[in-house]
Amino acid sequence: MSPTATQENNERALFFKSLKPKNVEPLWTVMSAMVPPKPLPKATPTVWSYKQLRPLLEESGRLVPAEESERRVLMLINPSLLAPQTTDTLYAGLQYINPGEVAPAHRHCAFALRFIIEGEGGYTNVEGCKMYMSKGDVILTPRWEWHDHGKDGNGPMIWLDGLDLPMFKAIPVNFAEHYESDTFPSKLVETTKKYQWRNVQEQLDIVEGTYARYDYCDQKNSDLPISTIVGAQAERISVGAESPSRQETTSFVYHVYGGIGHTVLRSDDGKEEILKWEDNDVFCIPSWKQFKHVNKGSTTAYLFNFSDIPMLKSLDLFRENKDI
Ligand code: 1HN
Repeated sequence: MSPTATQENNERALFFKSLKPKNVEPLWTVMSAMVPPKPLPKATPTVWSYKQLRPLLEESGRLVPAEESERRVLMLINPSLLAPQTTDTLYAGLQYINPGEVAPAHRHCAFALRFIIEGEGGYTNVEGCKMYMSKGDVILTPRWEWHDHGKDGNGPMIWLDGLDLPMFKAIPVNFAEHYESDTFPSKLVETTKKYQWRNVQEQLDIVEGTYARYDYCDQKNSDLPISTIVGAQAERISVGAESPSRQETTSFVYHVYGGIGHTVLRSDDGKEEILKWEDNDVFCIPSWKQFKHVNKGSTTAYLFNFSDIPMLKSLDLFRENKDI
């Protein structure tokens, strides 16, 4: 190296060193990582096996008193991320409640939905509406609405919680308030916050063909999604059939209402990854993965998903590859 080149390098090194103390950093060394040629989610496609998690939930129900846990939940945390991330943008957990227990009333800025997996006699009170829950029902807990859960009858109740918690890492404005007593005064009344599975399945089953998709929407205004960040869909796949392929900027958390099958993820270089699933499993699909579901069982497969589609669409960040 010529003396001038060495001198230049030394000068550069000194220049770089001088930046940090002034709270500045060069953009040009990191720019390509900030504007990559395709979305780069950090989440890894993952399956949470219900068969494996059910005994752990039961253990939590035996070992952890309701009074000690505001919510008895096993969080489904992505192996490539930290709690509360199931995907880069979404949180999912499995909640377990025993007969006679109460999950006390609170409200928070985060939005929540629940998809009921098993049990009868469980209910959620949302802002004065008492809703009994059955397998497959979806219950919404809109932002800042009081909610508590309870359980009548025999046996536990288990459901999937879906929240937009990871978004509050970037926008740290989530906070909560606890109600003065365990339960918020509630009545069994007509409500638009519950979606009965039998109505959703009926909508899926009237569609002709081997695949159908149902979009959950606001039941007071069907032009609106269920929340500003989180959306939800249900899908039907007939025996031996597969879903259309999708590749979107969307993050998905899937739940298997019923059926046996797998999801094929295809990367740009043609490599395939298979996520096998069966009844009640949960799995996630990070942003920009190309994927399709295949029914490998002997009964119709029904899948539920929640996603960040409403947020992406309202921020004009929703993109899809239509050439697949
Ligand atoms: C929450 O309020 C519930 O109400 C469940 O059942 C899970 C995870 C984080 C923050 C609030 C519920 C939650 C949650």
